[in-house]
Amino acid sequence: MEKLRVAVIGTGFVGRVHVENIRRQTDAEVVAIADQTAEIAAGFGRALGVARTTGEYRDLLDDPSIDAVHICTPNKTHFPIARDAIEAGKNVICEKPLAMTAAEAARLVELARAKSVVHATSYNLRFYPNVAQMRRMVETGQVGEILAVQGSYVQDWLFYDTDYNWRLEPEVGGASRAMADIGSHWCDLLEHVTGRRIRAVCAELATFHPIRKKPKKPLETYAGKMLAPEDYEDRPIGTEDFAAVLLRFDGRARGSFTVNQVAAGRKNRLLMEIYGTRCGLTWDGERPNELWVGRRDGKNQLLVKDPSLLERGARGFADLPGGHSEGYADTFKQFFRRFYAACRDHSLAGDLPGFDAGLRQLELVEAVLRSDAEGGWVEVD
Ligand code: SOE
Repeated sequence: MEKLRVAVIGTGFVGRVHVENIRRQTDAEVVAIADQTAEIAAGFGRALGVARTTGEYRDLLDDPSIDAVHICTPNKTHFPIARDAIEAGKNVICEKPLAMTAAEAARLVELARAKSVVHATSYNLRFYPNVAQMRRMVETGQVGEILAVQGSYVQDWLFYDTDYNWRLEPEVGGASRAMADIGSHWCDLLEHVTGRRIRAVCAELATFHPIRKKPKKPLETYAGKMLAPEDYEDRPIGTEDFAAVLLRFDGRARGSFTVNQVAAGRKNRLLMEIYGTRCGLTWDGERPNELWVGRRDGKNQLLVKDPSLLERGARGFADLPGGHSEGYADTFKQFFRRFYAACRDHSLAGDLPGFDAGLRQLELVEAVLRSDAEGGWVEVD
């Protein structure tokens, strides 16, 4: 079988994650890298051992031998690059948020369907074995009717007013930050696991650092603790550090979650709790190999990831035996495996978070922003 030839556009921390996990596939290879300048692309190519690099991504789209592109650039460029890639007939994985607005995302969904390319938004958290397990438990009725969901996604990499990144700037990252960046992961996971759709939201946002100190030179995500006062300039911040959101579903189910990017000590913690009429489930993204199952009339359980103990349908998300942890990078390996299988057989594309998943999250993000601005419940669909 000939390997699928893949180009990665964008060389930040997640670009590296993509390259490394494409390389873990047996049927795909990274053949080229692009970034906004030839120098940046070449530096990354040297570090990761990719010979072909360019400062002009369109050169790669013009190359008929390239089957797929991964878009790992800052948010504002997602739409134009994805549009150009689809028009060139490439299969596309795009980092989240899929675009700057739901309207842009809707255009990408339409275009991808019209051109029959395989498309996916990088909601990688779906591919943890215990997340697949939770989904199977809900599907098979083991959780019962879902009554309440709650949780959070919290980080501390933007804790100080000297922490800075392009995500803080609405013209590059979009009108929403914490919600679009990490809240969208939480909502995607919730809807994926429960099969329930959020029908309405009531939200309050907060920006704890209305002014931040912007370094005079660009910094990569999660970097930048080593600068001196003279290295900064003040910049007003309009995007949210924090959001608290109430959720309504059809029927009895209700829920809430918070997101916070200034939560001291929480490096990158997603917490999801689902309470049904039969049992409760809790999953903590910083301890992804454990799943808590709570019961009123029996012993609570802590399921430690072990393929032999996972439901059928969840087992295929674990490659290693029990006691051998699988983590963040492995979710991309599992995700890309399914993406490349779908590139060969389009009937498998249903297993992926398509561009429709990216659109869905932007609709939710926009509803949250509107709810905060107007001060009340906003319907989503
Ligand atoms: C930055 O907040 C970020 O890297 C997100 O963009 C990712 O999607 C999440 O995995 C971790 O945090």
